[in-house]
Amino acid sequence: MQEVHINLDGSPDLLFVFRHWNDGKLNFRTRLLDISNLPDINWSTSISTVFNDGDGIHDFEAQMLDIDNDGDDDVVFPFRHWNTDAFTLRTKICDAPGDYRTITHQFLCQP
Ligand SMILES: [Ca+2]
Ligand SMILES: [Ca+2]
Repeated sequence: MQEVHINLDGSPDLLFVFRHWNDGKLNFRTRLLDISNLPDINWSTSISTVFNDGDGIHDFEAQMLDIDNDGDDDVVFPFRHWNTDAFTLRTKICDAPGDYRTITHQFLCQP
């Protein structure tokens, strides 16, 4: 679980990144914090996003970073690719709460 900002309302949200218990797929669960009726606070219903990444993605740590500079946090998995040995960034760009698209970049390093 990590604090992130997803819906840009100024209050922190939560993102759970985990291996789904049924099929092992990469799963994000998002909850948005609502503080508009203080002192009451509310969390939104869980928003689930399931990806088709290979099982190896679970070996790498998810890091939060606003890659596209739109104010919301995206998720980056940095790792060394198992086939090419290239430094690889697999990025999940957050377009809306629960709506992510995947972009992968490989950087081949000279010996
Ligand atoms: Ca928020
Ligand atoms: Ca972003």
